[in-house]
Amino acid sequence: MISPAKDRYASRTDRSAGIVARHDPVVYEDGRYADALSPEQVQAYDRDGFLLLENLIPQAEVDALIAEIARMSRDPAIIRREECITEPGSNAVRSIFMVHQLSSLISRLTRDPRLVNVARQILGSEVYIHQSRANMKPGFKGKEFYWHSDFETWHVEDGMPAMRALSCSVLLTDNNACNGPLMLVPGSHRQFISCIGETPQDHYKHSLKKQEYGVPDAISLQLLAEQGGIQAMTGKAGSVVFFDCNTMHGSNSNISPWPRSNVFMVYNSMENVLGAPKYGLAPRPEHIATRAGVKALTPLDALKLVG
Ligand code: 6CS
Ligand code: FE
Repeated sequence: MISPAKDRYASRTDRSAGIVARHDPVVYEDGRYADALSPEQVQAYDRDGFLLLENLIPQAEVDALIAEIARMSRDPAIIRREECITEPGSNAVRSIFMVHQLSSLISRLTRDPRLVNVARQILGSEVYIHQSRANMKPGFKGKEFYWHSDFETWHVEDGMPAMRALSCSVLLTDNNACNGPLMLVPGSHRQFISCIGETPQDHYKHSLKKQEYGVPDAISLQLLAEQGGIQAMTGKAGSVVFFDCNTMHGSNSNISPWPRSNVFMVYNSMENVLGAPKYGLAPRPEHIATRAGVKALTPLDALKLVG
């Protein structure tokens, strides 16, 4: 087990908060491993820590995905599973995890060349799904996801060694200024915020509803926001946001009547498979962090997802 002193991304120890420079590349193999993105797009991702591709998935394919997610969120057999997380204070479905295993349509989505080849290009290797989830953020009831770095959680609680993973968020509904769009801090991916507070056992049972550990302190957040600003990722359904595992992000509660539903797929490099969680924590369940099912994804030939 690596001691906190030797862990370059130590967090949630007895130390106070801190900011650590990123040691890892953002784009691996100079972006030459695959050719899904143009050099300008790769450069923008490297600079900002995210990239929005507007209207990438046609509406007919989005409609099929929405129908699939709606079917799953109404299926009692799925609702009672541990993969299904409800909103704090209501029975509204907040997230369904491991959707790539629960749905063959989403499984195909993970291998869609328009998506997986972007991940292979940025991560400079073959990739697998570390985690997938559908976030519903229903109208009126969808609560916030407070500011956090995914990598901080995946490094401490899942033993992810390096910053060589990214999230791909497929917008299933229009994400507008009013329904709690994903907010990202440009440039924040280059600084690791070490968080205060020791992680309780089985933290995920609470954090997926409302995260209270691995939450950056206000001073560090203010510094990142003053350096890079905050960008709301608004876009039409069918748009796709790729963001680095360490890009600071969050989203507000949705008090509009309109759902803000997205499917998130986390691509991790085959060179970055999980090790032991930090500080003696027990590994999180397979539906949150893939350990047993690590297998490089083969991109689909056909570009169409359905039919
Ligand atoms: O703990 C996790 O893995 C999840 N928590 C958040 C807030 N974002 C990443 C991931 O879905
Ligand atoms: Fe997150």
